[in-house]
Amino acid sequence: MTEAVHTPRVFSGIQPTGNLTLGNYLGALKRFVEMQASGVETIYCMVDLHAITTWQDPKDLKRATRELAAGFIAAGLDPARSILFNQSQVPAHAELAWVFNCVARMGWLNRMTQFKDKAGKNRENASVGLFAYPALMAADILVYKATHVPVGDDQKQHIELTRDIAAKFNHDFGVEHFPLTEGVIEGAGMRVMSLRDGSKKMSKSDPSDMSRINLTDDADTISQKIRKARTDPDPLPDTLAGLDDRAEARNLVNIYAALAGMTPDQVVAENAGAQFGQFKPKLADLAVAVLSPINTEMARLMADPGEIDRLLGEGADRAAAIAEPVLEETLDIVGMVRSRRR
Ligand code: AQP
Repeated sequence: MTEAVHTPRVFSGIQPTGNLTLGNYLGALKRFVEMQASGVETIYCMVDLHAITTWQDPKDLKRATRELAAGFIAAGLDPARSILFNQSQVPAHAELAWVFNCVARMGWLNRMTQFKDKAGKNRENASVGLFAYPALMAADILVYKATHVPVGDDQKQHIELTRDIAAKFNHDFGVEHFPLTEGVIEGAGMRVMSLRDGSKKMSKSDPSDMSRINLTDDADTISQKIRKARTDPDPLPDTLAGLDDRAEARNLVNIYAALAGMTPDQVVAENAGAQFGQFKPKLADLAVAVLSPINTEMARLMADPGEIDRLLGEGADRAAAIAEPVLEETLDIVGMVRSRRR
């Protein structure tokens, strides 16, 4: 069977759990904005249904959803050009996820490293939702027949699973309904690591606030966190290969590169021989220059939550107009009698 040609369309999402980090910004948001400028239809979602796979205080979840929407817009996403909405407002995601729960195999989900990491030793006590999370993520993407998904490196396995689900659905029903979506995982910001431990990714849920830069941090806090970031006593080497066994140093070079729009090689060439006492203030100045305007704009937008809700509502209507026909067609393929006119 030849693969059907699907119109290019970009989808991605971020969980409204706590503060947005520099990792979310460089691995996801900044690239969402670049893709918005590419002329392809872009759909970006605050994935609140994913957030509740672990316990969320309801008040905090509402605030985090609006704050994430403010972060999207402050970073450069334009609600008139991209579709911005929160996932729970478009029920087609959850409905398609059920179909995919019946397509995905237990063995596939058992191999998901994110579940293993997040459930930890307490697997028996993890929610069923946390285990089934990747099937919902596949539904988020495929309910728009999205062809490209900009994500950080940690999501690679979930994108592969999305392709497996699409391929199995297409095969089982003898259709070419869903595209085989590509992850867009490229650039120095793909894997931003903790400022305290170069072997762990920078994460919103790390208990140490010093391990990450939040988009809500003010200039002094950003500078202080970078000054205190763990490094080693050696100066920056002449070539990138010289950072191979220096995870923390490599991380700061990567962050600099992603913020400056340079390659890590260029950063090393420009700073060869510099001590971290010189490099860190330079990095701090750059981070403040990029992040401060976002921080200020987020605060301005958060002062009017009613306007954020209005924009999200409009986005949800536009998203539903694409998702509902795809869901209807899917249910028809599966054999559900479509007895109601929708
Ligand atoms: N450290 C990171 N480096 C690069 N990209 C990252 N992303 C997250 N952390 C990094 C990317 O951000 C997008 C949204 O991620 P998510 O909201 O689904 O949550 P996550 O991946 O689980 O992010 P966190 O910060 O680690 O949240 P918690 O702590 O709640 O689990 C994705 O594209 C992701 O790749």
